[in-house]
Amino acid sequence: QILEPQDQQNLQKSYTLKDWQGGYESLNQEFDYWIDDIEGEIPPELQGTLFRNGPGLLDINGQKLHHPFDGDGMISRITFTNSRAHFRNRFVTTAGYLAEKKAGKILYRGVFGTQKPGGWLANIFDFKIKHIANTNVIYWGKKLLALWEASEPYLLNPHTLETLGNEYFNGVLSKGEAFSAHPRIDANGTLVNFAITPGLSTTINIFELNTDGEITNKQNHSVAGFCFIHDFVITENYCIFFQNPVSFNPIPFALGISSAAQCIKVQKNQLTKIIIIPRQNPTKKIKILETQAGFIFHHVNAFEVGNEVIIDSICYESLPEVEPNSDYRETDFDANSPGKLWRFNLNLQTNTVENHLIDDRSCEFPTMHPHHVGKSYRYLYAAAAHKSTGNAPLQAIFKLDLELQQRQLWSAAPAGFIGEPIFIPRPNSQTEDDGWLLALVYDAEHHRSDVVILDAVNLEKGEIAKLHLKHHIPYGLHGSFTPE
Ligand code: 3ON
Ligand code: FE
Repeated sequence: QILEPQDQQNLQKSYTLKDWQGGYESLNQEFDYWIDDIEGEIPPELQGTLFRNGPGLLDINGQKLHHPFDGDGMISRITFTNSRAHFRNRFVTTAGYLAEKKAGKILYRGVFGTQKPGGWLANIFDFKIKHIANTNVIYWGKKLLALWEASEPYLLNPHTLETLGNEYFNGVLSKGEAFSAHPRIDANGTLVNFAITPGLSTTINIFELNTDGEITNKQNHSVAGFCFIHDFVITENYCIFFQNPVSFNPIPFALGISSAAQCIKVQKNQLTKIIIIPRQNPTKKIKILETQAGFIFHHVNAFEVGNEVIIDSICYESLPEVEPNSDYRETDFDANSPGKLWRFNLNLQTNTVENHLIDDRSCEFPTMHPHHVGKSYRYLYAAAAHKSTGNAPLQAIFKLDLELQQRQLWSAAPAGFIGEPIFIPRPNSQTEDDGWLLALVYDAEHHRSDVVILDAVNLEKGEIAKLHLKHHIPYGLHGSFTPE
């Protein structure tokens, strides 16, 4: 068979596994410096701080973690002031982090497969999971909070990034109580977050926080079955959760054979339950609709139009199994199903759901204009694969104009690997895409990370500025920007 030139191009990979693997090296050092290696110019109007969280350690003194999601949280802060930028990073000093640092070995089981050394005998009936703080970081009510969905937030000094303790919001949260890593801030400036307490039936807590960082409202709901819910969406009137079709068999976990997350299996042929909870009137009953959606970690946004609720989400056909003997560094991207953008139209009158694929490109870490959360919106951005089909590492930033169905791509391939982009509106901006996209890019060629600043109106004209750090930052999870 003779291939057309474009097919040959498509068969060629945009990356090498070895380059990609470099971003999964631990960063043991904590830095504090002004960034002096800058290409281009930092826009003078861009003032504020970008906070990022993610696993900083992928090993404990040489003992490899089984999965990056088990890595200790490390916060990076990049502060922009008058076209200069300052970098600082620091680990969240959770009790587990300190204990393992002191011992120089793995002392705890992780949710995603990390086991104590010594095989199943060393892990059997140990239900103590290491509490980490690696998923998100938000600055809210003058508090900097590191978030991980299975326990309470850690409070950090926003300047020094020193860990100050746990945050319980004046006792509204109890010790060990969960507070998810995916809060949403609505158009009125209320922060809405949730927490999952799983079991044979699952409790979903919903919190509302005012701008002073106080919890002003907490409601809880019980739903049937086990839940693994990482993210949610809000609209003006609803909080909406997608209950992924999964089963949970805790026996291998109890017997020390595998971790909690490895006991979760996606049930490909089962439907997803969409749990719709009214925000304002808790006496109004919750509604549950069903649809085929595969597995969802992240949603982009949701909004109401008449009797309809529209939700955009990233769906996976299946989840890569993190087998106990596998190595995530050897991921065969072609063998895993990519995350893709889907739109769900829920009709609350007829209680029906329609869905369609928005784009075939593999993408993750979606973002959008913060003032459009829960409201109709036109532009979305996401980290994406370089190529328009198939599964591959995230190397590009993708912009989608949902109104005109137009697409733009900025790519860091072949040696660049990208994390979550964040959209920052330009001060006094008039249009929805008038602003910047900020992202960390791991540059495998120099084994260091760059902070890139893109013009969100036009990604394809290339980066406005590229700030070279003095070191790499391991692939991260989520972060946020505060103009303060
Ligand atoms: O659902 C139950 C309740 C619960 C809260 C059981 C449970 C043990 C699974 C659980 C705990 C869940 C936790 C601790 C989840 C943590 C998730 C995490 C740290 C990260 C998730 C990241 C998701 C994505 C999609 C990342 C993608 C990254 C790339 C494509 C780039 O490498
Ligand atoms: Fe997430």
